[in-house]
Amino acid sequence: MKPNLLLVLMVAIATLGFVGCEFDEGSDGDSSTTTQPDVTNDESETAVGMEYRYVRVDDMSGIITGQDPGADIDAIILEKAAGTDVYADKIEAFQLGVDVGDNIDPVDALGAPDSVVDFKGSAPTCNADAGFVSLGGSGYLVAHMGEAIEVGDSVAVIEVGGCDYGGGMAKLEVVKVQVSVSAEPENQHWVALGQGEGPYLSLSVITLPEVFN
Ligand SMILES: [Ca+2]
Ligand SMILES: [Ca+2]
Repeated sequence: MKPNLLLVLMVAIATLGFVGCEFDEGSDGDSSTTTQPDVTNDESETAVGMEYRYVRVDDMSGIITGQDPGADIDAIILEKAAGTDVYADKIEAFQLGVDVGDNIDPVDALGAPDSVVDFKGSAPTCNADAGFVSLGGSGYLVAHMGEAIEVGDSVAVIEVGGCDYGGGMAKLEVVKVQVSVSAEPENQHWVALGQGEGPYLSLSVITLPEVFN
């Protein structure tokens, strides 16, 4: 048994050494022929600017009392120049001002408006009980949009304010809107589009600086 085992081991080691040798030769040959084209490809890819894909909405109202304190975000709409509406599809960052009320889940800002459905009408109505997130007077959220934000598009925030909820008009609360290539709330590349009140705040994208990796 023992001599046989030793023989098998020796054969195995010899085979491994041989294969290793061949592999080294092969990889040397590959790297010498492929290194140059790879470098050229990388350079041409970085020449394309990063996509603006993120919207940050800040609550500028300072309102910290009442049932749903602060700006009440129902939806964020990327109004493409071609005429299509694209919605926020993921929350990347979220911070409340004061943490009170029933409507503090940021996923309520995703998708199509469901609180102020007739936001483009002359007398919009709203559901003041559900379908939005209240930012608490000084909070913010960062959302990922379903398509890239480009010059010529508009970004609209649907905020539950200035609409009839059945018991009166919902309070107007100011929000600030910014877009960026990065979801990081404090990144260097936020571009302010403007600020204003609900229920339908649509801001044109006039200029977007190119940002490279
Ligand atoms: Ca509110
Ligand atoms: Ca909603």
